[in-house]
Amino acid sequence: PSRLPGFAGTVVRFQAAPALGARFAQALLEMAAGGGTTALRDDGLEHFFYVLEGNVAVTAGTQTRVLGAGGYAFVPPGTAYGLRAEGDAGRVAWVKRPYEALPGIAPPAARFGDRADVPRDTTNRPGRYIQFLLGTGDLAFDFEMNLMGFEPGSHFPCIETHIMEHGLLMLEGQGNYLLGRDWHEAWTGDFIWMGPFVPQQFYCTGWGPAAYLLYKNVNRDVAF
Ligand code: UGY
Ligand code: MN
Repeated sequence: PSRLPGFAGTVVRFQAAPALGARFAQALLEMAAGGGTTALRDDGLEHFFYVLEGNVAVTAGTQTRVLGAGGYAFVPPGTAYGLRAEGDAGRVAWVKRPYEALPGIAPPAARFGDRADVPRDTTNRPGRYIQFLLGTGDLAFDFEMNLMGFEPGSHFPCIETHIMEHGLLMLEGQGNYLLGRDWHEAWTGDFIWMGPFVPQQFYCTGWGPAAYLLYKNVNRDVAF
């Protein structure tokens, strides 16, 4: 557990960071009732918050929303943000990274949403679905946050590998994850960082559906 300046009543557990080789950071925020940021912060980064538990007031610039479990917020680069656990304790998944600007394309605006309101795309996905929490194919975004869902026994059609990296947080259920050549059992609450080009595959096991929250960098050329 880490404690950070600018937060009160909040334990931060970093799960991925540049120190690991990742080009983003992901952390779990565990906030006591009333805990969160002590003032609005602007670190120049872009941020994504996903509420796992509790009711959390999230501020992005001039807008504040109280989000329950499944609620999420995107904070554009250079925008002040704040968090506060209302009433009870709250748990939040936090992704942050420097924004890669493109000439002629403005960064996306702040956005709030809820998992329950995002359509489940099941096209060519037997027993599976994907929810694009921030949409897909919009060049203004340099990352996607997607929810991947699986019925027991379902799996990807092949082992995949790609230049994009992932931060994966198991939200529910369980399954077996292939990373490189090794299978790992993944349970609710587990976190996986997948570096670029790591071969990956998932099989949903157990008696109930599984779902995970997935960070993926997209829409940008390679850097030399
Ligand atoms: O979108 C993806 O890259 C996804 N299929 N990868 C994954 O879930 N490991
Ligand atoms: Mn992938």
